[in-house]
Parts: sequence; structure tokens; C-alpha cells
Amino acid sequence: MPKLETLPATASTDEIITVLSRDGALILKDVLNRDEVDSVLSELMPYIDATDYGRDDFTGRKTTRTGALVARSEGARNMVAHPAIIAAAEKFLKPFCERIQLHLTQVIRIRPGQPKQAIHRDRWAWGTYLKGIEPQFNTIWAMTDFTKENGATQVCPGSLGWEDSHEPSEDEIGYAEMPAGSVLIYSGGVFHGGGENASNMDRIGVNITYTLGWLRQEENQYLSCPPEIAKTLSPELQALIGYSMGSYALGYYTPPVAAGEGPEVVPPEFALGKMDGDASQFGSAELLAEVSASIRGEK
Ligand SMILES: O=C(O)CCC(=O)C(=O)O
Ligand SMILES: [Fe+2]
Repeated sequence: MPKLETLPATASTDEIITVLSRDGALILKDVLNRDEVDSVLSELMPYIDATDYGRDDFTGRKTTRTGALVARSEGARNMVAHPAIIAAAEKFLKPFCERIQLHLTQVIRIRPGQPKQAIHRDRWAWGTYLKGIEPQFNTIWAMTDFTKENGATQVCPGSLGWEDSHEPSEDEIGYAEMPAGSVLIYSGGVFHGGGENASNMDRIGVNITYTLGWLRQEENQYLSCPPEIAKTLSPELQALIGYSMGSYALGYYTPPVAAGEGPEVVPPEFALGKMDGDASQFGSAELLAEVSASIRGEK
């Protein structure tokens, strides 16, 4: 059985990226302590308990999936903006974009009796159109211990170069076995899937993923975390979920008010009350300079 490499929570960004680029996945051990895990779980449990099972085999008929974690949980916000994770996500994705953004947040609770999920690539969310581009940096944070018996994620290390049509055999599949508080980091291109839960306890993981600032997000953050909630977040988190320009011209809007009563073209921060009424521009001058430099091959 192939084994996933495990690094300590203190591993450097370069160490993480080296293994991720080679194997497509790794485990970062003990990122959260037990108190932190318990505190996030206690915030999320009422939502998890109120969530119905999936309605098809892929989402899992004995699995619950609970989202909008930025809006719902302080602890999840800290996980989304975790400095070591953001540094690694930026290093991994920045060759393909100016800005990264949050792609989805979801508690995945695999309950006893759930069969294994079909092995897949998460990047198939966009179909198979993207070639030669790495669009996704993913995490699953273990909120319970993950064991092969209780549904630890199936992962095929070294599968980044496989054809989309490849059907992995048993001996190509490893399992992300890790103690609660650890994080499975995996790319959008690695073959993986939820594991079968043959135990008598729930396996709970928090899936938090990031993508290029110019691609559509899987979980619509503007609806899951509308401006009135986003206003209360840190500027970093606001930008990460999408309340910032994705590039010089990506993401502006025009407030739909009566003629002459508002500005015309504004960046999304305007919806959070962060700019005054005459702020009328596309992205910032810095972003324009960055894009121009990259077009001229200067970065
Ligand atoms: O819950 C897991 O371990 C993985 C689930 C997964 O890969 C998915 O739903 O896309
Ligand atoms: Fe997946």
C-alpha cells in the first residue's frame, strides 16, 4: 500500500511544496491541538447535526456535508486563514494567478456504513478543460482521528501525471491516516476519494480548498457569506473569500442605485463600506503594475 509522506506542523513552505509537487499529497501532523479541535467542533456541531445525508453515491448517502463555514465559525476562519497553509497555497498556485481565493469550505462527516467514494480529481469541478495549469490547493483537517477503518481519505500518491481515464487498482491507493488536528494537503490533480467507514464512529473532516483568483469558486462565497457578514471579517479573510479584485479587471461591480446616486465602477470592497462614494476605478494601481510586469515577462 503506498504511504503518504507526513511532515511536522513546523515544516517550511518549501518542504511542503516539494512533497506536494512530487506526490500530489501529504499530511501535516498536529497543526491544531485537541482543545482547538474541540472548540471548532462545538461551534459546528449544531449545523452538522442538522444536515441531511447526501442524495447520491458521490456525495454519500451516509455522509453529511455542511458549508458556509466562514460565516458560521470563528475557529473555521482561523483554519481558512492559517498562515502556514496560506503561504503554501500561494506558493503552489501563484505561478498561475495574481491572487488566490477560497474555493470551498465543507465539514464532511462520514458515518458508519458509508461505502468508499469513487476516486476522482477535485479539478474535475471545472471539467477537463484546464490543461497545463494547477488550479487547486486543498486541505482536509481531521476533526476526529482518521483511520483506514473509519474512512480516512483514499489517496494515490504520485498520480498527478495519470490520464483522466485511469482507474486506480487497490495497490495504488493509500490512506490519509492521521490524528485529529492534522491536515491532509492535496492538489487538484491528485486521485483521491473519501474512504469506507467500517467502524462504529463518525469520521469528521473539514475540507477547505483554494483556487486561482480567476476561476469560478465551487462554494459561492458571495451568497454563503454576504456583505453584512463579510463586513465583520479581517481584511485578509475578506480578500480571500472574494471581496477583492481577482486581477486588474476581474470582479468589479456597479451598485444598482438610482441615476446619480452612487458611483459607477467600484471594486468589491465597496460593498463592505471600505471605500468612500467617489471611489471609481478598476483594481488598484499596484495590481495593474503587477499584471503589466508579468505580461512583459518581468516576474
Ligand atoms: O472526505 C474525504 O475524505 C474526501 C471527500 C472528497 O474527496 C470529495 O468529496 O471530493
Ligand atoms: Fe475530492
